Amino acid sequence: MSESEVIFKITKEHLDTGLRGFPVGTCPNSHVDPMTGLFYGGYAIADLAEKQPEEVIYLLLKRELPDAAQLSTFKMDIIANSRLDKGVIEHLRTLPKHGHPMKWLLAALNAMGMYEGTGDYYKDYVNVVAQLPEAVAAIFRIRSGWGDPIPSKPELGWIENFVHMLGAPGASKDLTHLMKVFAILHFDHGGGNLSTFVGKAIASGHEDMYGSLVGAMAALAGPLHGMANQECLRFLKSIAKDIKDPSDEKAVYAYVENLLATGGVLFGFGHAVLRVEDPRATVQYALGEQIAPKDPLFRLAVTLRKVGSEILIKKGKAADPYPNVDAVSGCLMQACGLSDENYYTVLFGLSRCVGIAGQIVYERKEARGGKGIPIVRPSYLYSGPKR
Ligand code: AMX
Repeated sequence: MSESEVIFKITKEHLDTGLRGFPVGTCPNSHVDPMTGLFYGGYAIADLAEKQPEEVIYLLLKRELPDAAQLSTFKMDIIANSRLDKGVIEHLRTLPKHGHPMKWLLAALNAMGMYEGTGDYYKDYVNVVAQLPEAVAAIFRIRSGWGDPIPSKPELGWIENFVHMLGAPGASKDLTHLMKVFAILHFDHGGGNLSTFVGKAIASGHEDMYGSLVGAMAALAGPLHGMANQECLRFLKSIAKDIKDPSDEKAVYAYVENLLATGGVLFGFGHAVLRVEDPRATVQYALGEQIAPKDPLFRLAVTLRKVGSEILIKKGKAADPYPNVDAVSGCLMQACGLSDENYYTVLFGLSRCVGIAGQIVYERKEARGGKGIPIVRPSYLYSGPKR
């Protein structure tokens, strides 16, 4: 492509549409293709889902999978920087329990910035990646009243240590496996999703890593963005109240037809970019057959996978009539012992901060030959009164 080639022509119809699909930059870390789904550094997400999270974190930062020596050095770097300042935990203890866990995540990141921020995007990247599992585990334990935070053992591994620090009552033996796959599937999602774009825009004004991630996570907290995952589980639970046999396709079909006829939304279906079943959903359906094959809510999600798509295709309105990443994650979390859906967006945030922080490192330290992307400043056409 030559530098002056027109790649997107903006017309009046494009205004006030939320920048939907406008190319505004380049992103080497990850991308989403409407037909083939999500890729990290050129690798399809389905081929990465069972790797070690640290390998995939490295891939997103360096755009290459690490060899054994590189992985070992990277893990040691994370372990060496994993101590969270006690002041962050003390700050969390002062927060109101009725505040949503995402508000707690914003508070934790803000406090981490004040205690740990160095002002260097790369050093702060390493610190955030290394310390966020401890902060998120402390959010669960303090806010849920599970007890004092459990001391970190970073040598266990990034997710293994997180699950150890969670100490979730009723956690099943499969929680670590589920959380590893969940983390990898949610690390990154191209350059233009709302939270990533917001985080990079804030960093373009040279706000530090922590402040940029606070803004990014506030964006993720919206119900149209990251918080959709908690709504999807509530949706499955509400269907389960009315339908006794989760494999009864006829009953589920009638339920969904009625729901859509009365203006309802089929949660867990549809996507702004994808036009096929989200490969992240495909991975989770397969994982569910391994770790929760008899779980009634998982069985209901499997019935919906077929029936929901059939009905949305028949209606012909949804551009993507297929399951998205949120269709199954909640019922798997619940089957593995994490039953309070209010925390699901925080788990998404723990993972997505890794990808956003990696993209911020790229935009601030590598893009444009190391000069960085200039401050973000789109234009709005004046549409007010003329004097
Ligand atoms: N159930 C019912 N109707 C749906 C639908 C669904 N799952 N998905 C799309 N539609 C409807 C839209 O409401 C719209 O109707 P309208 O023309 O009357 O306004 C029409 O189909 C066209 O919409 P679209 O272009 O296909 O979708 P979009 O890009 O505007 O929105 C999304 C995408 C995900 C918000 C939408 O599909 C939706 O609301 N899905 C259900 C909620 C959900 O699962 N959210 C999680 C998204 C995953 C994620 O990104 N975290």
